[in-house]
Amino acid sequence: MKVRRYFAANTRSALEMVRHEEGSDVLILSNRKVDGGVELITGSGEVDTALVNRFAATTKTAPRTTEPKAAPRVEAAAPSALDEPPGNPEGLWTNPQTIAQMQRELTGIKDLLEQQLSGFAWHDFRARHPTRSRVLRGLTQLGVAPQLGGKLVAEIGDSADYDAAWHAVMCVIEARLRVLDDPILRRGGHVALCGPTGVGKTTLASKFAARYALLHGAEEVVLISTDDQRLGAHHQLRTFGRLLGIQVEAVANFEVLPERLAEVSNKALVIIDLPGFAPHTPEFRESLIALYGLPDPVQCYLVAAATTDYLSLSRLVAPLADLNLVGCCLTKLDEAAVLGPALSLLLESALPLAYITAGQQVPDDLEGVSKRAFLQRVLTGAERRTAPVPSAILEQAFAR
Ligand SMILES: Nc1nc2c(ncn2[C@@H]2O[C@H](COP(=O)(O)OP(=O)(O)OP(=O)(O)O)[C@@H](O)[C@H]2O)c(=O)[nH]1
Ligand SMILES: [Mg+2]
Repeated sequence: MKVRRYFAANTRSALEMVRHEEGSDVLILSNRKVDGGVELITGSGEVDTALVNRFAATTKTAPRTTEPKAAPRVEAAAPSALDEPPGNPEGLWTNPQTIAQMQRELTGIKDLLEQQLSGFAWHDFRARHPTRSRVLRGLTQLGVAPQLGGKLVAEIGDSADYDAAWHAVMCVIEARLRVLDDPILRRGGHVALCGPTGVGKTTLASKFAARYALLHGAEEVVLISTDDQRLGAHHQLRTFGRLLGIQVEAVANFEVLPERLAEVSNKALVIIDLPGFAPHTPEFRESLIALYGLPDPVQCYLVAAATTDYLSLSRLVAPLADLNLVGCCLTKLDEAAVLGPALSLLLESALPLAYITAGQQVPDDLEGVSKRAFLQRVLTGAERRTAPVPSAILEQAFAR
């Protein structure tokens, strides 16, 4: 639709001008008194119903100063009060709803473009580096995050030999992976276990306590339960302590913790079992900050379940990045189909892996880690997972 503006001393003259210029096949979109006369906005040509409706919606509230007068065979005016300069009908786009709609559409177009670009990049990469793209596919099959996989294969050279390329990428992973050599059972100290709910913190604390008691004597160990969130949490540890002759203390809040720690300062290993909190909640962070404020240094370990998906794992470490966690203990390896998500967490966060558990039995199911043994476990996932990885996942390796 072509939109034009007419100005005349009065409505009659303005309508005469319209008829003279555009004939009778024209729509009067608005008329209003302006300084020195009357202004008419007309539309001719194909009617854009959406545009006219939007005029109507945006202008309903503004009162008209002059009623439209129909010239012979000039069609009745649509509701109107377009206050934008008529030379700029696009002034419609200053409407907040229109802007929001445009933003949504632009974001959609941007997403689509990015998706297409990463698709092109993946297909180009596959054509130019067939072996490396196979390695990337293999890593993704293990559950390694595609973007991390892309970075890892970028570090290996081109080779026609798939086995050599796979070996090369494993060397890159091995060099990046950090592990700790049995720090808690060998050195003791004040240790706190933090992590989301249900990952196995209390079970792990019991395993450490029982193992340490077996190695160095039950009188050398104290378990402190700070979990007042869950009904019976203290009771669970007390029963366990009674069975093994290990001292168990329960504290209702973090304020009394320094006092309790001072009382047990002669013990070789003090394990603080923290309540489970969702990692993005302030409680999670505050509980750790409270520990860092203690007079005796506490070594905090993140406990994460290997069954957790990659996105949830990465959400775990982000809020803790500045809190100097000593390392990570991975639980539930026995239940995880693939270990790639946990491996991705370790490589991306640079948190050293300290212990793994693959079962519920106290104290048996607890292992120290060596890089080789852990990577071997990661690789056994490849045998379990046979379904091909869809291209859409591999394309994520090239997303910006
Ligand atoms: N399969 C398997 N189960 C485990 C492992 N470690 C812990 N569990 C089980 O996971 C469940 C939760 O363990 P808890 O130790 O209570 O977990 P938590 O992190 O203390 O839980 P909250 O205190 O509620 O946050 C229990 O049934 C444990 O037996 C493991 O390595 N493998
Ligand atoms: Mg617990």
